[in-house]
Amino acid sequence: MLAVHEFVRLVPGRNAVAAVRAPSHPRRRRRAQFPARYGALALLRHGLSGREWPRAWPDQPLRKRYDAVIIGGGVHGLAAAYYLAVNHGITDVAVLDKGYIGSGGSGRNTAILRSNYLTPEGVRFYDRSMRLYRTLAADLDYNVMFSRRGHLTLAHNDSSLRTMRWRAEVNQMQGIDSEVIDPAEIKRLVPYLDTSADTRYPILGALYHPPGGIIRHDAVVWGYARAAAARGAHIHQETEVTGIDVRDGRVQGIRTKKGDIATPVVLNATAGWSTLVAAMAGVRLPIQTFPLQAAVTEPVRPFLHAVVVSGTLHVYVSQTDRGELVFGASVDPFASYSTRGTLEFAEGLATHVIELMPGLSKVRLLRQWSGLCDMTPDFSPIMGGTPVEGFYVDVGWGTYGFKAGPVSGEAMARCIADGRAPEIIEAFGLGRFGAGELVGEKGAAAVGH
Ligand code: PYC
Repeated sequence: MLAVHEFVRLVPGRNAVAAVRAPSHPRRRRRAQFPARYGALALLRHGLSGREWPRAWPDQPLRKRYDAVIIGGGVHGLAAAYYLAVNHGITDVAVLDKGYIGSGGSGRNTAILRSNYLTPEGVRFYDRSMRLYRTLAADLDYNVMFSRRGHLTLAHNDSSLRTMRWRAEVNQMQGIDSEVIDPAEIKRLVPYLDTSADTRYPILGALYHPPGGIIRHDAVVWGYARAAAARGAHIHQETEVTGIDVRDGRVQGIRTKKGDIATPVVLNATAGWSTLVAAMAGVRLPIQTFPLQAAVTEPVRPFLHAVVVSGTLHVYVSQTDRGELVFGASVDPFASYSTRGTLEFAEGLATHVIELMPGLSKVRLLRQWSGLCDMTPDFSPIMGGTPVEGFYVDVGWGTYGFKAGPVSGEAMARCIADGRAPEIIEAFGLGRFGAGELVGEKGAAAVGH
């Protein structure tokens, strides 16, 4: 097994994809073949006729060979399949998921979008994702319910206020709308917040990021799946990968519970299981996996327009269009693959939420859940090639993977097509850990960890 320190920089071009250079099928941009469209007229026609909608994408037989196989049917894997087809004409692609699509991190996050990061590399990267998200409904011909809300990261002490100012400077240098605001302005934006001075952690200011917002996360997954499938990608659910065959330092194929597939290209786009999948190819990743819990309340009348985050209180909250309050916290304190909710989390969450917004004391929790977060040492992802030719990774997404889905899919598709990491993800290569060139984003993670 190759350890991270055994290589420092991938040689550009070494990971080029033979299959993509000499595809088994002619490379051409396929027109989208949607089984149905969901415009106003189609909705009306279907409503009146009472007919069944056709399935949004067909089940396909598992082929014995694909030009590329993507492991992980979440937003990252499906977006990669979509951009491979749309931007590079590579359509002989399978996306495999051991469960159903979106059943991992993509269906378990709190759907917050923002780009107010701390490093120039991070800000540029997440800003590209925000831009793609803004036009995604039109691009995919699917309503993903993007809702621009404004995003507030509260500072409860001098050191976090200093970090907010630092982030605001970096953000503005990159052209991102982001500034530090005072408690009076915070109160104007979120009247229900307790901004008084006599709380346990008084609010001293906030980083305000007007473009931030929320989106319907499962719609994003379905939209990418439908659009990728309409251009030829095969989506295989309940198809667990059990092995990756590597010979002479090159990927040869993969084994699944439903049969073997020959392929020269494998993209590991899993969250939670990324180290286990990478180990199948003999690649070690500097990642530890922790559960992250979240919860949703019963619906209440709309009162909270902005997304509010408090690192000190380990909590973030937004209100959906249906009126539910969606809450999250920091990751559980122990590495684990458990996806169970705990009473301890619900109690801690309630305490902190009521400190922030005392008026919520009577609102009832509806349900809670947990997802798996692959944490890297610097709180940035790991993207690009690996020491195994043809084996690519898009992993290490910690608590920030969903917002990066579109840009990651776009960048990984380019990486696979060109055989080298595009500029926008160069800083996130696996080799940075050996080279000591970390991209420290801990200060911009949503909540204290
Ligand atoms: O990074 O914005 C974020 C985030 C929100 C919830 C978890 N992470």
